[in-house]
Amino acid sequence: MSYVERVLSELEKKNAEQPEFIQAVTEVLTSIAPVLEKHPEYEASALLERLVEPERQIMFRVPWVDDNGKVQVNRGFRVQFNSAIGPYKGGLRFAPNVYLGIIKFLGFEQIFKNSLTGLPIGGGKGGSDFDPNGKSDAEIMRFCQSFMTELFRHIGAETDVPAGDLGVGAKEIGYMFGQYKRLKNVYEGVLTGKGLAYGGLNGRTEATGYGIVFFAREMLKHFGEELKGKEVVVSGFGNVSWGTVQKLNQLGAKVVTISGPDGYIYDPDGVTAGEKEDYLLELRASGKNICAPYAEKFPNATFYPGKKPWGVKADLYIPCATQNEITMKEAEEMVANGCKFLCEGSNMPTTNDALSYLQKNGVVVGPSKAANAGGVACSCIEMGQNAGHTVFSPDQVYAQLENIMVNIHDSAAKASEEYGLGYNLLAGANIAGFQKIADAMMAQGIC
Ligand code: 2IT
Repeated sequence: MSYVERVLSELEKKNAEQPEFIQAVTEVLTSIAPVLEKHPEYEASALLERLVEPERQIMFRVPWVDDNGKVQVNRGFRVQFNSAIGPYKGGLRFAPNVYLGIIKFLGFEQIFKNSLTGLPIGGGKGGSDFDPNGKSDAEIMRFCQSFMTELFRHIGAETDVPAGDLGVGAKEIGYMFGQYKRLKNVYEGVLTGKGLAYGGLNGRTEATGYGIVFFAREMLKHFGEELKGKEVVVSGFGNVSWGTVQKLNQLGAKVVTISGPDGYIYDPDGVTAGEKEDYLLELRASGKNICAPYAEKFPNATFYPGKKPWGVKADLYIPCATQNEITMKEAEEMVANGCKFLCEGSNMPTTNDALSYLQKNGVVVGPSKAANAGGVACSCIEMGQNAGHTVFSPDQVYAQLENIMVNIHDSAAKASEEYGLGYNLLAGANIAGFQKIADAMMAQGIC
């Protein structure tokens, strides 16, 4: 049994109830095998065994009172996964399907994503099984305050800096920031994705989506192609989709779909700049988590209930909804339609069997931990802005973001090339992200 096989088999035994976590670890470890062969000292110091075990996992009760005066109890999580290269950094996800396995998969991915940005941030993730959809503002505020009443003692600007993820936007961050400040009596950049009036970063809201499109642009460029005139299938309609659609429109591409848990929208005229782009924000703010109303508002568009958009023919596919939205079935549809480029916007949108199938069939894949790293990269810039008691302009942020995305693409491509794997961004991103973490962990001794 190879070192990787041994670690994976142990991992599966210990975490049998956490399939998403096993999936994320398997994807990374299988692709870094060539690096491990080159560095036998990693096995000798149990580097992988340490890497797959979070440094600290916090689970807590979140009691709150709903608008009817009924007491509700949710479960809160913060997994502080790896601090080898900086304070723990990563979002908070509020969604009913959140459990430890989801937070651990996201936290594990975050280690490598944050490493790829080239910035000094470790990996962490948190959240709750609280469902913000359909809740009143007052309920969301009470929940966020209760959540922070426990979380505050575990985080800090130099310790662990949470941000948003699914179900957590500027509103929730604001409520949590206010509660942190009351409890700690410290005004510090403990959360990112804040509002502009209290330390937030110009451009952070659109950063993830813009970064994804810059990454896709670099992928296409490698093959002598450009985004201009391309048809793009996008899934989701939240913050990440919104930024992605906006930048695609700016660069002359045409977005023909968006989607929600209720189905997908096909818009033959494109989800164009202006009214249509803005409507995504309205859909999000409605708190209903459905995209169907888009087709009522823009009657040229069609709503396909209960369906995913992956069967629609396009030049480029950008999933921006949630994990595992592309399985073998969708991968087969995409290949049959002649799909050439898949750039992952959401975290781990593709199952491992679908990923291998797509790659075997010549689809170029931009992996999420590289392609969507622009969000957390700008979060780190927000931390720097807060620590320096200053404010950066949108142009300063956009310029850094674009530079960071090009660097991530190039370092993934270079790592893949170095190990004789050709242009394999999936393996290259894992290798480049891992190498920095491994160097830092080796230098810091057994800890
Ligand atoms: O998945 C992600 O990278 C995020 N949700 C953003 C994390 C962050 O700390 O900005």
